[in-house]
Amino acid sequence: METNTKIFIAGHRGMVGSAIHRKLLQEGFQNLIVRNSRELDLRNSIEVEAFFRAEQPEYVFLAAAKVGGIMANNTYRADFLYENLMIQNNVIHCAWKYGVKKLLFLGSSCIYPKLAPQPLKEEYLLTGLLEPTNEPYAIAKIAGIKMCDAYRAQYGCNFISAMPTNLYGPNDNYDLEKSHVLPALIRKFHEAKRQQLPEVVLWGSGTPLREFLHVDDLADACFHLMQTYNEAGLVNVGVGHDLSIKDLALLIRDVVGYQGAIVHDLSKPDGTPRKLMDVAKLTAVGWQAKIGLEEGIRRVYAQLGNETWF
Ligand code: GFB
Repeated sequence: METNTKIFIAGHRGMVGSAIHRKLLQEGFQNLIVRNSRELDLRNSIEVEAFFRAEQPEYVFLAAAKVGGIMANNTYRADFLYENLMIQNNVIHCAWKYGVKKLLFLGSSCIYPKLAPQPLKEEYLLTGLLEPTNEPYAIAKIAGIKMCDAYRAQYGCNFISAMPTNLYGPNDNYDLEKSHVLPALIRKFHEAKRQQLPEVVLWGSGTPLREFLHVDDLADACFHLMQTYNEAGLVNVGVGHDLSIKDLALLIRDVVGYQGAIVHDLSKPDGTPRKLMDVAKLTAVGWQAKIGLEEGIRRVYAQLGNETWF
């Protein structure tokens, strides 16, 4: 990619897309194409085709997706399957049809079987049953990986797939029903501190293990993969170590400076017991995460001034 290369960032208002947008601007790229969802509905094949015909992007970062935490995935099962399939089908197909030189598709660590050996190696894909709470989302993301590989095999397209672990960072979703655990806990501890509440409620047992990657690290990894990686299959993007949800809660409680208790709502699901990425493949192509979890949480907490609930 040259700094005048025409690059489409699909989903540039989301947490991942906005981080990729910032990264490309920092690197001096000047020919970035972005559309918000009112200007271009990526679920609509007619609109997507008209956009590709008119703009003819050379590179595509496919970061547009319907995403959410464990309850959102479990509640809006049809929407997660339908919307994600439509977005990725339209964008990947048009990327082939209009001669895109390279496309990077973003998935998620939930594509791996619920009880796969840990850490998760790329070859464990499709070796077992999925975690039920996010099966529709995972099925859509697996279809996206297979689409990239199928267009590569049949048509020679250079379409690659990156699978990030659980993410956090600027432009995250803080809606307590729909968000992921890390932003939800920042908000819960902050509100409990401000309102001097005696306790904060954690969903589930607190024992599931999760790995967390700052989205600026992910954007850096995507930029690196776009320049260096040209093969079929998927590449994990993670930090290579994890912690329990309870330990995450204790860390966030410290960062926020809340002194109260933590209690559990066992009516809420735990989800997958563990999903730690094996990052050997990514390390072998010369990339590793730089932002530590505590530093990342401090950075995020310091930047929340514009959130209405803050
Ligand atoms: O981040 P999270 O919603 O999603 O939840 P997953 C992770 C763990 O944190 C679960 C617990 O065990 C939750 O029960 N948890 C504790 C909480 N308190 C809370 C809370 O207040 N809010 C939330 N949201 N969780 C998602 C998948 O799985 O991860 C997606 O559903 C996607 O498909 C995404 O892969 C990265 O890590 O369980």
